[in-house]
Amino acid sequence: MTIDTEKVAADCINAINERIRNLKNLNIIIAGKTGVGKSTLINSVFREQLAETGMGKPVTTHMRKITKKGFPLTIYDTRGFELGKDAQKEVKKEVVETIREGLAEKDVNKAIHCIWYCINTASNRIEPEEIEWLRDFSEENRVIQVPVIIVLTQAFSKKKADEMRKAILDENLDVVQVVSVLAEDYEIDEDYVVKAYGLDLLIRVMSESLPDELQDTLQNVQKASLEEKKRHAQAVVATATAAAIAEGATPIPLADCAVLIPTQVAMIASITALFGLDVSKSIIMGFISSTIGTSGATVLGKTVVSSILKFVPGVGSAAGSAISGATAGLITTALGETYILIMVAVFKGDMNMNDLETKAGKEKVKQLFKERLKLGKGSAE
Ligand SMILES: Nc1nc2c(ncn2[C@@H]2O[C@H](COP(=O)(O)OP(=O)(O)OP(=O)(O)O)[C@@H](O)[C@H]2O)c(=O)[nH]1
Ligand SMILES: [Mg+2]
Repeated sequence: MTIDTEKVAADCINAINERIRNLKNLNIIIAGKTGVGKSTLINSVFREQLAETGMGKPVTTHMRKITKKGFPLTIYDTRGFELGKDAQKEVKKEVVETIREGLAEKDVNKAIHCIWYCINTASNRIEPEEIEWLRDFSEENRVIQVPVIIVLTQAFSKKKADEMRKAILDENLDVVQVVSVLAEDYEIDEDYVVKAYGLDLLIRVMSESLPDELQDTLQNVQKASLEEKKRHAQAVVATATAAAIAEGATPIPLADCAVLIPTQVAMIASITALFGLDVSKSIIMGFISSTIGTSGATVLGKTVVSSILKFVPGVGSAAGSAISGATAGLITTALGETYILIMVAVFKGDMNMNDLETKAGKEKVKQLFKERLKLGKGSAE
């Protein structure tokens, strides 16, 4: 039994492209005074450099819309908070109108999904008019119901950020969460640098406040939390494994185990979309041939399957020629977790995606896959 590596890889690439094309567009309004660190935040959280100076197209007097072709994220950057009460009122009106217009479209791609209201921690104090703005906005928000996250930016003093956070929470505003962040390392002096922090929490809070249909998009566009990417990818593997177990429940002759391939192709596509990494067909071919593919004739074939079957309760050696549900599940888990390990390594920069095409790289992947098969259940650490 051999798997047509070329065809499976082509299927994977098609599935990945379709998956990415079908991601819903995430729309965020980022509000706050000039200089609080909105652009710095945007560039630290999302994987494309979106907020370069001069970017964005004015859509209302106080809002600019930032998009990038093929990237499923739109950011509305507000300005004018520092210009006094009248300007702030206008900003509020424009924000509410933009949200209403989005809702009227009755299309998830057009709705505003979240507001980040940024307050600079370094400014030392919360202006009463900012609290007032949030309170007024909450009134309107009873109807339009967009989750508001208060982001305390430039929070290099955690103590100060904590004090501010408490003071804001005491105001009992209608906000999802108050999150302190330092988007970029902050150099106090040559010997003392405060490391960036808090962006992972922001992503988590954001994920909790978004509907299901936007979860994949959030993971695709964000680069601030590898943990969240992994968590979502592991859920994909669990779902695919359950499907493979069901499909394999009626023993499938080994020669037919290709019927499982669509489940695994879909799994690879979903994981790739969550990581937002560029993979080519030759890379996928390298991955498949190191796991379930041509060399997988041995992996899936006599040697490994018979040795796996020994570990799987209820499958005797008599069933040596059939792939059981449990085995299908095991292979799917091992495949998914190996792929996650690769994505994580590439994301961290510990590995180059092209390594998958080298002999050493393939050997490594094969090793990882086999380990995972033997473990029965592995964990993608
Ligand atoms: N080290 C460090 N500097 C920051 C951080 N956030 C903002 N800054 C600095 O603060 C200044 C203002 O940041 P921006 O991100 O441009 O602020 P903004 O809110 O986009 O300002 P406007 O576009 O004028 O409204 C820049 O010099 C940033 O480098 C941070 O997390 N760490
Ligand atoms: Mg800016």
